[in-house]
Amino acid sequence: MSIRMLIRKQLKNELLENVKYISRKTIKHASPKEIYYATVRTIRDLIMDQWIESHRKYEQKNVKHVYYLSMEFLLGRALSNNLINLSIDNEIRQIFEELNIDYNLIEQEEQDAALGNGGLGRLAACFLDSLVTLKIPAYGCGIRYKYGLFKQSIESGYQVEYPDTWLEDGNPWEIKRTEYETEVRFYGHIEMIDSEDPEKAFEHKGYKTVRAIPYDIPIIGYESDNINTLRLWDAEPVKLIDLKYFQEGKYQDAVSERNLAQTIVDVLYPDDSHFEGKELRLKQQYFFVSATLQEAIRKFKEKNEMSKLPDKVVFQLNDTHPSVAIPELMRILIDNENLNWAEAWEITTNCCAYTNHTVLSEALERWPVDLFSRLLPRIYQISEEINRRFIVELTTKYHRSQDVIQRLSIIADGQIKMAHLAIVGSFSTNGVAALHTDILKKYVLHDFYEIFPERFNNKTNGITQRRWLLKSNPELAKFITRRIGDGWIIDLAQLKELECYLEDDVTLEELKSIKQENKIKLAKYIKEKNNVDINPYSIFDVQIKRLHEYKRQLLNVLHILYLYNLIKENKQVEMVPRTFIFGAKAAPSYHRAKLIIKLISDIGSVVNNDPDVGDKLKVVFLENYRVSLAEIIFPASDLSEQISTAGKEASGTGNMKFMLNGALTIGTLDGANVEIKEEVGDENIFIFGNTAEEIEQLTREATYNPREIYEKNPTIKKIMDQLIDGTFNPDKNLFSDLYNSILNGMWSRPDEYYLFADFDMYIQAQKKVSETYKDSRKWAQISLLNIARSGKFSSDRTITEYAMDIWKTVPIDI
Ligand code: 26Q
Repeated sequence: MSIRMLIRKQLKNELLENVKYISRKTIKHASPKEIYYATVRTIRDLIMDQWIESHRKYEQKNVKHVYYLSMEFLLGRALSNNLINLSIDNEIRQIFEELNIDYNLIEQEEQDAALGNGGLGRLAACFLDSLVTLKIPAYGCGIRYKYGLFKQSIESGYQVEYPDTWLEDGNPWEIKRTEYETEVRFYGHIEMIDSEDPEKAFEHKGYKTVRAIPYDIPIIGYESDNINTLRLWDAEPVKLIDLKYFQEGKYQDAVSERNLAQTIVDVLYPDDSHFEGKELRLKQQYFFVSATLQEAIRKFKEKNEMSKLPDKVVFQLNDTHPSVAIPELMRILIDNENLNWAEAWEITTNCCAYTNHTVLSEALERWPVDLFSRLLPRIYQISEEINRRFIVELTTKYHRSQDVIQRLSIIADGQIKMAHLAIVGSFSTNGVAALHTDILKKYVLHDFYEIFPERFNNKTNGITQRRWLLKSNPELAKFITRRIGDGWIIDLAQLKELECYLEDDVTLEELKSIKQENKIKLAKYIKEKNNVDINPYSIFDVQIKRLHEYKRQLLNVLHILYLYNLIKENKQVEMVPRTFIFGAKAAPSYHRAKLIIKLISDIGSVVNNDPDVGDKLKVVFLENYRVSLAEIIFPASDLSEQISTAGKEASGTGNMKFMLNGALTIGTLDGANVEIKEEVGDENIFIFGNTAEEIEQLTREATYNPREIYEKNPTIKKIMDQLIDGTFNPDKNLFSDLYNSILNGMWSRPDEYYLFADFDMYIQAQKKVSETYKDSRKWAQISLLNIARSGKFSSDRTITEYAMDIWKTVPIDI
């Protein structure tokens, strides 16, 4: 018997046993969900030795570890991905065939792990996959939210949110590690104590305690024996009731610690690129950071002396959300490990590194001092001291003016600026695309760049090809492997070798038919979910990402209405048929974003049912956009909409997923689009619009006048008027906020995101798209070229750069 057959036989036996012992059933009587749970248990058992061995090796060799600290890990489903990475997907599929069970139904039983909002959270998930595949010892560290990102349902065109109960039936991947429990302290006050050393003269008293309990999830690499760990912290109360208070009749106080613990990990904040100073959010941040750091130091101390910490540990901060790590590490080193300030500061600033993900000022974290100091009195005190010393340095060492000092101060105007804390307290600050890093250096963080130029660096984002091609687009993956072998799975740059097929008609035809099949699958999904018949031969024009004004879903809408009006003005008009597909969640309190969803839905209702339109134009809003839905949409897309106002999108990563799946990009020179353009060349991407510099100038000079454009441009005027004349909803007032935000400005400048400034250029670029699509051979060539040139955008490349430039970590073979 071959080894593969043996593995299959053994796996099958264990699966049947697991079904029996978990569900008290034979597989014939088990539900798909029960079979799903038994399958995961089988896989978990299979990898357990390897998982243990990985950590034993890492520890035995006493190697440097990365701790990737993130409030978000947007993992999606794990089963199929893990099977592929373990190279047993074929075996499992065969086993299910033998049992007459549809594997796809089992796969779909897994709920997406949606512990993230969007780009930042998904980036963390791609990084985990690359880290383990590259054999880098690393922990992902975060929160085990009871409820992940809300489920979105579209009801009468409106977004309605429902809780995501992903843990309801338990998470079969995780293991509770009670033995690594730690305590995290909140509130209370600081007392002066008698001490020789003024730096150690403080004690935290009267605090409330929460127990932090870790749950470990295995992160399985592609054909590597390494298995890393994602450690998510749960909160439990120390005691259910405090008898001391209870017996005094103080019932509120008697349960306050329990209440604190029970709310901390309840729910992921659904805001994407918008800061709200909620106390519970700060509790979450400190909770998981403190637990992570305490545990990391405890483990480190088993083998090392404290001064060596930077040689063995690096904390990468995913945005400022975990930036309390800096004062928390200072606290541990000073209060628990008895180091003095200078020693502790040297260690801390050499252990922490910070990644910035946004330039939007409304997204920057600034905590009110009174809230911060009440919740975290010792952390606040340390932050004040960090700031005091920084300001002394600015004055004496850098000779900065009062003006500059005021701007750079970590604490000012009653607020703590977390980005400032993160830059001052770390050895590295990186942006996530070349343009983004340039903007940080030139504008947003310019003053800091002048003081610490050596700290600033760029790490252009990437995505994992294992999930976003190998797993989600198996036919395209096979097509590639047949031509260039399977080396691309761990070395995406090899896709370049596809370029020798650019003139090969057989290849181009096959590429077309793979896309066509994927489009037909998506069309079926849309028929099922939205009951809309779409033309599978139309251009699938797709914008999938969080809903935000700066991402300009409204610019896409303006183009749709432009086309709609063309048809209405001349029913015989020649047009390359298009299907516009949207997927987006709006933050529940972001009313304007939710109104844009309603507008897109209502436009769909009118356009899709207008007999004049036929199948020239369809508009579809897919509800509950999430990782597992994205895996169906990217492979079926022709056109990738990346149309943010230049300078606003730090990188984008969806743009890379489209490219890898052979979609062509229409986009502004923003984020990583700039680098995509550099890779494919001007002729193979549809770039339009004002550059970041030009937008900056328009803003600085304040000469931009959208009202004037509206008055002078009848095409724009007509579209805008349709928003408020009942064309798409009998309630003429419904969309007036959108109309006004563009033409009159409400609490901000009119057309803040420069829709009209880019409108004409966008329409021209879209015309070019349609012209190009008519030549299907040409389109397939550009598509193939985009795939071939997407190698740079692997997260393997990104992680290799982090490891070499920032972390100084090396691969460890198990
Ligand atoms: C902060 C404080 C309080 C509540 C919420 C938040 C919060 C939460 C999430 C602030 C920002 C985020 C998410 C930001 C984000 O996803 N940024 C994206 O990061 C991607 C990965 O680098 C980039 O590709 C995107 O361009 C960027 O928008």
